Amino acid sequence: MKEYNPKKIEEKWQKKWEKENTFKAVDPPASGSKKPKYYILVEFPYPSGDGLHVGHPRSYVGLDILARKKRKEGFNVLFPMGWDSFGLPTENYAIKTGIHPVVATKENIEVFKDQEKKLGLSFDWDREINTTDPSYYKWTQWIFIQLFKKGLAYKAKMPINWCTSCKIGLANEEVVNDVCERCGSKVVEKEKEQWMLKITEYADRLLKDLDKVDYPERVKAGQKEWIGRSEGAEIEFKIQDSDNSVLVFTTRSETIFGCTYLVLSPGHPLAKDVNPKTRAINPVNNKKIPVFVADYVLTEYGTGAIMAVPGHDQRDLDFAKEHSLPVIEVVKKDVLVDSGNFTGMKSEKAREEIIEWLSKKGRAKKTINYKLRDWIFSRQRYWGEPIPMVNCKKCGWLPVPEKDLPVELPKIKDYKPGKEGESALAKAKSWIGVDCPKCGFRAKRETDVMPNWAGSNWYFLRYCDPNNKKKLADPKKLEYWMPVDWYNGGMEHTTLHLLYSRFIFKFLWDIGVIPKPIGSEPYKKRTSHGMILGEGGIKMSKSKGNVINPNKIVEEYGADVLRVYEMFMGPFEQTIPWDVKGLKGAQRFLKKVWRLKDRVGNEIGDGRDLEKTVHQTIKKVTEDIESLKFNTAISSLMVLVNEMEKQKEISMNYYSVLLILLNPFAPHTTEELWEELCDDGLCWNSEWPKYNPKLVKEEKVSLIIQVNGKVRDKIETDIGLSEVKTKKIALSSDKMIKYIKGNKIKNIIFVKDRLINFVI
Ligand code: ANZ
Ligand code: ZN
Repeated sequence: MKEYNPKKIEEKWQKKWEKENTFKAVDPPASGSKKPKYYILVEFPYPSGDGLHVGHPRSYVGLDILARKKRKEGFNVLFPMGWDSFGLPTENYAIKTGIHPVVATKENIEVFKDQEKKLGLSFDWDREINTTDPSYYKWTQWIFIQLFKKGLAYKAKMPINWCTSCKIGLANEEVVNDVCERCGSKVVEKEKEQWMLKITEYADRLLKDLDKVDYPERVKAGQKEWIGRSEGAEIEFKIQDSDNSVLVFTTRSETIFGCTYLVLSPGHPLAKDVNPKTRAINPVNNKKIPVFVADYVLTEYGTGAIMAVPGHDQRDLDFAKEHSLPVIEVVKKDVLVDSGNFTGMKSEKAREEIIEWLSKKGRAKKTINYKLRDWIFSRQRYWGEPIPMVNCKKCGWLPVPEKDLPVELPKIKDYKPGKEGESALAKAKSWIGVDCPKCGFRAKRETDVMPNWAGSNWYFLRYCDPNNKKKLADPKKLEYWMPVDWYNGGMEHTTLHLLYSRFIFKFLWDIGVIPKPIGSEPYKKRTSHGMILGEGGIKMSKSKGNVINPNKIVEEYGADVLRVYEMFMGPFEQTIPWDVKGLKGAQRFLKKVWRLKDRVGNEIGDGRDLEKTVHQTIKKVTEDIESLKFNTAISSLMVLVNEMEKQKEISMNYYSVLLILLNPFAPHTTEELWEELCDDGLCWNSEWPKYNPKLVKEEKVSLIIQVNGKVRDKIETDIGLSEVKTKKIALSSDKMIKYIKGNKIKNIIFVKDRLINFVI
């Protein structure tokens, strides 16, 4: 081919890959595969009616590059894709249009899949999964039953967050600033019987095991914050002239001498008995203090009551000022004052000792509190997994027998929730009636369905064995593929999706579904990509009309250009606006690579400069892909291409190195060039090149010179200089002569090729 014609090339290779199942991940054969496995996971998308967004390819292409490189390095790579397809948008679309969610989902998936295939992503499509497929959600329901059997799923009347527009109960995390995260409508409280999952039982392990995984610090911090472990004590305050007493939770026991009143939350059992004369007795000094009820104290946290210390807590101070209550300071510069026998003691020590003293009198005990709550697992909607439970008047709640799974969603016509907010399934009368699995009398099915999270909690396990009819997945296959080596997804999913799926994984590990040697953490490593904004830095949205359709870009420029552009636009984890100029730049780059083929000859006549650049590029691209620095990897490829342009003739050897390095980024273009120029094989499975360490060494380094730790000068030196030589050069600079003059050098700190520090 003379001209670069991406459309033709891309169609040709995509067809071939599909026909030959090129990127199939091979399960370990009975004899055992010699290739080490590598499991790369990207968050599976929700196939909405809008089709793929340009933000999706950023994650998919990035990790596709990693997958393609790992294959070349000899790994047996698992890189799968599927559909997280239960959920509200499809249901709301069904309510509006009357098109059944099953039909709409199928159509949306077809669009998404076609779009992804046109990007040249190397997914193993044989392992495609779909959370709305009964053969998949059978296992989502099965997991629920196991949780129920272990006492980790229970029904409770809960005040839930009730979205007045979606008419569903929302989890706390779906309520943002008192409005519904999905629709922005007002959220009110409503009491409802709900299925709950006891994630709180796993709080400590979810926290501790963060030490075992490679997540970005801020992601770990997000997990920790959500779990919200806090160590403190419960202290008992007797109520004067009464048999009642109030337990408070505090993390600052050492401030108790400064406690000037108590506050109960409005939901506290004693709240209704509180009057202006109610007095509590401070157990450390027997002082009588007033008791208030105020909503800055939460009912659901700790004991629902606090000892107020306005001298050291801002919220208490605000309240104290408003009600003219005394403010006493009891800690100054970390040491207790006005605190009886504890005066003069360090606050940290006093914290322990006061608890101990009160414990001996039976008035306090150490406690740990968590912010984490049990997880509301019921939704009163249609388009979700039916909760596989049956309620019998005589026998109570029983799980559906496992042989009867899946409990399929009945195909009803009216998906709207009932007026009281019950699920549309409550209207499917013939579906609800069922024989009690225990006594055989007529009983009723649960009509609530599971939340969105249910299907995505465990999907990465099913990829290991997507068609298993007998088990969630064959333990041998799990043992081979798990844990996930690298998981990339959106920053917005780093808290809850990670927490929930880690919980479910630990549970499955506990009950032996996951083989023990894998360990109890599902993901070894987690990274996040940044969002892509519209041009000018505003969020892409339909209403602003600035949504970019990736297919249009592929039509106009080709998938390889889009891929290179999205990887070159900026650091992978950063949010970045779309920019057509950048797209054109990526196109120019690939055209250059294409034109270079005309200069490829059999001569080995490259200059030494090119040899060096080739090896430096290998090093840079190799390392940068591993740290998701795709933009700088592409920069170095651009440098190499520019160097090659200066040569009259390029050796086949070097040109093929360029093609292999560029292949993960622009798989179609490079494969076509490979076919035209190289003798045998294919580019995608050609071995990743190695560099010669001697050739990549920089000869000069920039060395920092400090005096007493302050940077005073920077000089260029040869690489690898000894301390003695470095000292000599450093001290001969004019600047240094000035600084050192008349001083005695007491000590020298030397870091080779980096820094020399004179202590004077
Ligand atoms: C006395 C005190 C003095 C407190 C001081 C703080 C500072 P974390 O770290 O979040 O666990 N508290 C306890 N239960 C509460 C509730 N149900 N609603 C609102 N606030 C509550 O915070 C623990 C601290 O938050 C506790 O320690 C308590 O106030 C307050 F200088 O006790 B502290
Ligand atoms: Zn029964």
